[in-house]
Amino acid sequence: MTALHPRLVSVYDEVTQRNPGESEFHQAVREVFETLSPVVVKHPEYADAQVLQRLCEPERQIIFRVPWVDDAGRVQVNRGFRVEFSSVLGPYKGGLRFHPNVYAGTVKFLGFEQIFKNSLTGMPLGGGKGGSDFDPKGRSDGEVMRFCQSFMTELHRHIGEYTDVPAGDTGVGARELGFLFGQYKRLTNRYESGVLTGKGLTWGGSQVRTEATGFGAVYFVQSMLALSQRDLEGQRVVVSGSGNVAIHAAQKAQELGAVVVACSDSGGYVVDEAGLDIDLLKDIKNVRRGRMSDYARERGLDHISAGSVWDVHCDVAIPCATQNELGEREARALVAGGVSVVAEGANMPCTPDAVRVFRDAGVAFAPGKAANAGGVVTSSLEMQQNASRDSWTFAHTDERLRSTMTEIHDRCLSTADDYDVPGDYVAGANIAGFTRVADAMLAFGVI
Ligand code: NDP
Ligand code: 2IT
Repeated sequence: MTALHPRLVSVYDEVTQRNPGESEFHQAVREVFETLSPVVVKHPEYADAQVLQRLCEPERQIIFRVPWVDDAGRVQVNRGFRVEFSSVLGPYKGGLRFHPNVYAGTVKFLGFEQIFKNSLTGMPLGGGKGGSDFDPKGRSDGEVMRFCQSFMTELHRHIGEYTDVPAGDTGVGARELGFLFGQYKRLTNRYESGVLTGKGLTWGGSQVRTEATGFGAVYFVQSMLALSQRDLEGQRVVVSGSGNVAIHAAQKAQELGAVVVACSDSGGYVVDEAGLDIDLLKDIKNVRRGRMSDYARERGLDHISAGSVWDVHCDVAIPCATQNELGEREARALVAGGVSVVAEGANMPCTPDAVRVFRDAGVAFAPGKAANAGGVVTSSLEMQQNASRDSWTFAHTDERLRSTMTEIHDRCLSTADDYDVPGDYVAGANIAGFTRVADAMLAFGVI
């Protein structure tokens, strides 16, 4: 572990003591703090105003019961969360995650990351996150609908276009957002498009929002490669996961000439040397709600459940599944296989030990806060379109996404230069994200 600046040690200790058992939240805070020493030295006014203590304590945390009735007529009870972390730069903004392992520590790590990610985009967005320990896997559409309606019956009191604007994340896609928006509209009797992003194209959604996180991650990789006069043509790429982010990262990488040779789900992975069949993957995952084992069978390939997708050698790795999926062992395997660029499509998929392995090996590493910001960037574009009652073309929206990802890339590097850590995307993203929020907090006084 990198030592913390003395002014940050007591703040970090307080975070761990006040939030016991929330290891992912501790990890996300530590990762930001480890890069902030040069900021604390250059700007003692931030520490004097306790900006970090304040940022680590969410403005508001909502935990609620979500009762619903399953297809067998049994009452089920889940737990819902919305953590409204920071509204300094705009309404709380961040996704909802439905996954059985969601607990307060998951939502807090994601919400904390979101503050800096959203700030880094340069857009008027605060930071928040929510979700539930509900597992949509294996549930019928009717069960998912009843769950979403119950979830929104509580959540609707806390959100709004100027207050808090949720979107999708793991386990929350077009189907869930439809049920959530429908229930919000019914409860409030308002067609308030700006209350959720990721909406369907016929009811206020934006072109490219579905593709945005994966496409954006690949645009970020393009900028990383361009620094050494390379592009994606002919690069061997591996993604993990096979959900929204993974599929669209793979699609864009292949459109730009790469060969994406492997992807995974929690049951295992598939190596497809010819390059992933994106249409088949979309059909299996989005229409049939199937598994990578189905993809393997239909393509006549092996489905591998031992080891990890990171055992597959590649030039570019884009982890798009879940937090801490790529540890020291997997990082060493990637380095041995010749990886030169790693960009996080998921939130915090690489452990701190893995990041150290990449750094020591000279692998260019982009953190999720920067590389996966395309989702929230396009959510902000959706909010702009909703506010002006307009809708833009796919090409225009995609170009806005692409140019914003390039700006984020350049902002990371220029900030890293300003603070004498050249080439360090992690420090650049954290410092650029942090200082914009901190300056606004100083302007607002103690609130
Ligand atoms: P999805 O639910 O669409 O897909 C998640 C994928 O990851 C599934 O294929 C899932 O497999 C897989 N997965 C989950 N856990 C594991 C595991 N332990 N091992 C292997 N595979 C696993 O989610 P998204 O694609 O939307 O999100 C993926 C990541 O990207 C998350 O970290 C999310 O926070 C982040 N992200 C998402 C954004 C968005 O706009 N959607 C924006 C920015 C970041 P299985 O089906 O077996 O569970
Ligand atoms: O992690 C993320 O940035 C998201 N899940 C997207 C958030 C959003 O509000 O679009």
